[in-house]
Amino acid sequence: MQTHDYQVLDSAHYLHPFTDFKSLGEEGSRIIERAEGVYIHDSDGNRILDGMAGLWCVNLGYGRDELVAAATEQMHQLPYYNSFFKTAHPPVVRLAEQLVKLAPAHINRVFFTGSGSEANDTVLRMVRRYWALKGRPDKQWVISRENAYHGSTVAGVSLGGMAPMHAQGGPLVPKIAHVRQPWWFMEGRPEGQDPDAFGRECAAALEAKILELGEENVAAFIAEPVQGAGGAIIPPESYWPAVKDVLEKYDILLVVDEVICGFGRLGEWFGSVHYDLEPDLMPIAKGLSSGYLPIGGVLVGDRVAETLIEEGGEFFHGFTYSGHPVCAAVALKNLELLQAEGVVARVRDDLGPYLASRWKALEVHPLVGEARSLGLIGALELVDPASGERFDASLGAGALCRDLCFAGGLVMRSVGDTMIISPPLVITRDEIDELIAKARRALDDTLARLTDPIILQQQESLS
Ligand code: PXG
Repeated sequence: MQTHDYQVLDSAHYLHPFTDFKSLGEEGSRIIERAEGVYIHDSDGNRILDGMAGLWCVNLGYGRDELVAAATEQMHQLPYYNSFFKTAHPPVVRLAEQLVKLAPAHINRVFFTGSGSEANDTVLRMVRRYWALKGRPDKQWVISRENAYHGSTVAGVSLGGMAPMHAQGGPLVPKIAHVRQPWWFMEGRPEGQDPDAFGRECAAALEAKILELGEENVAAFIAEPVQGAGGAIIPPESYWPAVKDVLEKYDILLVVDEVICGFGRLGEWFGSVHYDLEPDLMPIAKGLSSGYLPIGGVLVGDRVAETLIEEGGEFFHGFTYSGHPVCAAVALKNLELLQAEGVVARVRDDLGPYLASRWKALEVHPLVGEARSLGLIGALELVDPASGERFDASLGAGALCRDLCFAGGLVMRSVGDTMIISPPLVITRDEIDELIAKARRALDDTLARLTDPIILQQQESLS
């Protein structure tokens, strides 16, 4: 079959996630056939540097035979068995042990799920259950942040703060509120204010929301250490310490969503370690298996775990694939390889700082209003060079830049006019250089297109 044959079948039968079905049917999908290291290959023979590690998950890179072997062996040994009804199997038990060794000291338990969304559904049920067991059944509100992404199930969407998602398929789960996110660039970086003052303001907004809802009604605050899908938003240094203070003051659980930041992305095993947080619950997924098989979970701190265990009786919650043996075996091997190869420390000590210096240099490009990164996550804010402000949204600057990146052999994602990278953690310095060179070329091409009067005229007449 050729590319076109796949595209015809694809548009006839496959409803893609997060996709305008009709326009994709007209355009045709890019068909990815294979991958190795940090490169993916499409069905037209193009080799493309995957600056997104799939969807923020292929931390060890593609083509790792050890992960394939771990899956194959486990498939032969025990392809499936569940953990309901008082059973377990070796890979899931060993994975649980390994995870709590890597997690902060107060976390000693894990509940497995099939994905990050299911992990956040589990979180919602667990925090409300915890407070009910504590004799505080009114503590039900969960506070999240505007523009947060916590998944696509009904609880995931409700916890998330994405307005376009909220607008479809409602009503949402009740008693979830959202407060402003610490996105300094979007605030316009007002003159006279420094980012740390802004970070404290965002924490104060959380406190105000708690007081508005009544502290006796608030169960938990959920947030990512660095917001991923929302736009790779790295909070000011003052933000997390101030948030911690607020939560302690009112006895509210902290849920740190580690689905993207976990397993080395920020140069530590968990984003919570980077920011010195002590979460009560940590949803995980993605990098747990480097995306080779679907697996997620919730790391549960002692405070919540002991209450559920000692006072809870049966917790009526779980999935057919909770702790699936093959997924668990692959995750276990993935953690072993990340450790044996010193991947996480290399992100912290070498690759992260190297990327930071090369990435920051893109800020001199006329199209870039801000370049920021932490570990191996980075963002570029696109602005109109004439004004230094955002382009009119109808121009689709970010989507254009993303398409030009693809055409130039680089996957870089766009969230509005924010360009994002999150490459495999095994990327080399040379490959980072290649990523930067391709990004710069795409920025040049985007600028040329956006400022070419003939093209602009065509776009205007089309709209
Ligand atoms: N929490 C966070 C922080 C995530 O990034 C989820 C939960 C949900 O995980 P699952 O495994 O159910 O997808 C995610 C997922 C994007 C994009 O466009 C990001 C995610 C998923 C799909 C698209 O950046 N993150």
